[in-house]
Amino acid sequence: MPQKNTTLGEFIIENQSEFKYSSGELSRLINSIRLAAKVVNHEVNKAGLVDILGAAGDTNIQGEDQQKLDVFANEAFIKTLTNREIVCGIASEEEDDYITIVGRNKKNDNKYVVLIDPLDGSSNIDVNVSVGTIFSIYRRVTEPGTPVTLDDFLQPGRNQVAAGYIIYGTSTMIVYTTGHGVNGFTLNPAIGTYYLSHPNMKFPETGKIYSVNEGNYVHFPQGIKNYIKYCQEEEDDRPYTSRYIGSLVSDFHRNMIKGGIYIYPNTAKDPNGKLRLLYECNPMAFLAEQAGGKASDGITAIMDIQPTTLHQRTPFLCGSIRMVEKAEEFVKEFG
Ligand code: AHM
Ligand code: MG
Repeated sequence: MPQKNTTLGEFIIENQSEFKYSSGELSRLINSIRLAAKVVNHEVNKAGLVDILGAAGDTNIQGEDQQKLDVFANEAFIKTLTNREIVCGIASEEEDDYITIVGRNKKNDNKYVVLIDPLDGSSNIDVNVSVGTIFSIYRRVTEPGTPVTLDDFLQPGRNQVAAGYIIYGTSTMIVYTTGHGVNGFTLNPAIGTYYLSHPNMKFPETGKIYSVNEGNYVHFPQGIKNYIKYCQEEEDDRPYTSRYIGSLVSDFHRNMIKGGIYIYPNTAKDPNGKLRLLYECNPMAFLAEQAGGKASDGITAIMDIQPTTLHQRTPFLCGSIRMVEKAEEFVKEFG
């Protein structure tokens, strides 16, 4: 059991042997994400000063152009990963197509691709609510040394070698898995070091929180409508509490600690739901399963879905195992 005061740097070195493909490459990659997260954290924390420093699109008093935070975060992660020649390709929510990374010597032998949502929940920034970064890492399937192809990115979530998120909240945390449980590290901003604060995180088997945008209720499929009614009934340990931040990372993080279910279903308007399979749902599903929870589209486990496009969407039910199973029963029965 790792010590609580272990730093993330120490933890990565100590646990390197657990990586499926033992090489320093994945450690260096996680290190780069840790670094980019600090840069983004610094910028996110300044966001409240926007009225003083100038809004996105303006030029600030130092003559610097102000960027939207999601654009800033996207560039910070891409630059860090590209400059360090640590991956062979990146796909991002902010980019239409994947990015091929060609090394300085025109040859890139790196084996990993990263898929990332650089700043999820960014509509919450203006109102000082927590946002996050979500990342997912795969071994490429094509030959190292050749340019990456779409096939390297369109892998089912089961193939992930690591995944995680950074939450820019009341404190900043990195929570990640390499397939050996889930560990959470909290940033001490005074010295810029992440410490292991949440070793071996686990979803409680069941919980009392359901998180869904109930404003869309009329558009939900019947199974989800009935499950929500079930959550609200006065019976056994119900009614449950409704908590919805509208920031996936924050809703997931709270539910993992307290026990709960997050739901973003398909609707009449959005037949595949809203959330993206590759860089939102798959990494969360990997974390959920590693933490004893469950993630599905109502029928199929999220990580078993074979992706066909980079930005494809999927309905998403995720959280404490008993709650997800119950919601699935409703989907099966009522559609
Ligand atoms: P984004 O990638 O545009 O930020 O959208 C993803 C976010 C999730 O973080 C959040 O759970 C969901 O969208 C909220 O959507 P809604 O406002 O429709 O409830
Ligand atoms: Mg997003």
